[in-house]
Amino acid sequence: MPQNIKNMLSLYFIAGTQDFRHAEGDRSQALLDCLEQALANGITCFQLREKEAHSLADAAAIEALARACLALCRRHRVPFFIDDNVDLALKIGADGIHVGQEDMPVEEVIRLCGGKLMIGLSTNTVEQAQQGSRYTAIDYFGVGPMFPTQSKAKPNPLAGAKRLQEIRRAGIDKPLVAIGGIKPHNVHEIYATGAADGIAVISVIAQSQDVAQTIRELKTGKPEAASR
Ligand code: TZP
Ligand code: MG
Repeated sequence: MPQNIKNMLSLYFIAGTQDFRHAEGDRSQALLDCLEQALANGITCFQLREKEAHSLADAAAIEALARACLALCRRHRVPFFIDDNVDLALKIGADGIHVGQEDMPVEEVIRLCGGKLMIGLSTNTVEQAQQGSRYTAIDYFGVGPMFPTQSKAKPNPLAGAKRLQEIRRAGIDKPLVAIGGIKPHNVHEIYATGAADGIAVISVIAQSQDVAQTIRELKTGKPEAASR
């Protein structure tokens, strides 16, 4: 699946079953229902991030969920990433793998996945982005958290929109996707930096009562206040 990475990062939805604790009934099905709506309404990338407390423990259940997500993403021609599970990503033929600083070392990820999967790396500092820039096999950096987030038990220190600019000013030219606490009311701060190629969100879509509206708001940078 050849990709323009910058376009792909425009509106990147990330989720796992732990992000559907609010849903009644089967959380895997709730995730798939939400993903289907998000795909139909214009997300440009999806990452299955089965992590944190309350995520699925059973490998077969995770694989089944990943395959179902992949099928939905394929139908909408949207790239499908898996967070921090190289074996699963290779096994099911995902489009990409995303890893953080504390996951499998990126050299190892590149050794196993280079040339086969797109590779994303989470960064929190200019130094981490500089380190990651040494590897041409890394396709993009996640940068965050931009704002406080409830979706990660132990978030890194706030990076903020300023960090995006610092990373760009340090001469790093890889595609950047901003993440962490991004909502319709604050997304303009990210767009205003001109430094991000896109935004990545979990809760604002996973918990949305109206996914189509939320996606419109994220894209335009304007909450549709009248309809709330
Ligand atoms: N990495 C940095 S912040 C974050 C991750 C996975 C969570 C983003 O979730 P939300 O709900 O959009 O704040
Ligand atoms: Mg990670």
